[in-house]
Amino acid sequence: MKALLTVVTATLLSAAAMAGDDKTHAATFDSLDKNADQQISKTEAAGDKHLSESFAAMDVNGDGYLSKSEFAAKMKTKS
Ligand SMILES: [Ca+2]
Ligand SMILES: [Ca+2]
Repeated sequence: MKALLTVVTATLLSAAAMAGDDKTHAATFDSLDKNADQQISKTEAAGDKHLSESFAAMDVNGDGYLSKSEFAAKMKTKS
């Protein structure tokens, strides 16, 4: 009986750990850069609602693409 309780407790704990991990949905640069040209276009950004909303603010040099450093700068300020 004690063994069963241990299994149930472990299952509940791991389920809680997964539910608390809300950072995994954040897309990475490489996953967004579908054509691998090292830039995220507006079309590619459209796949991520949050990114598409902040695209203009993130595109520091205004060329219509997010470079890896522009993307990284945003990720750094996000606490
Ligand atoms: Ca691209
Ligand atoms: Ca840019």
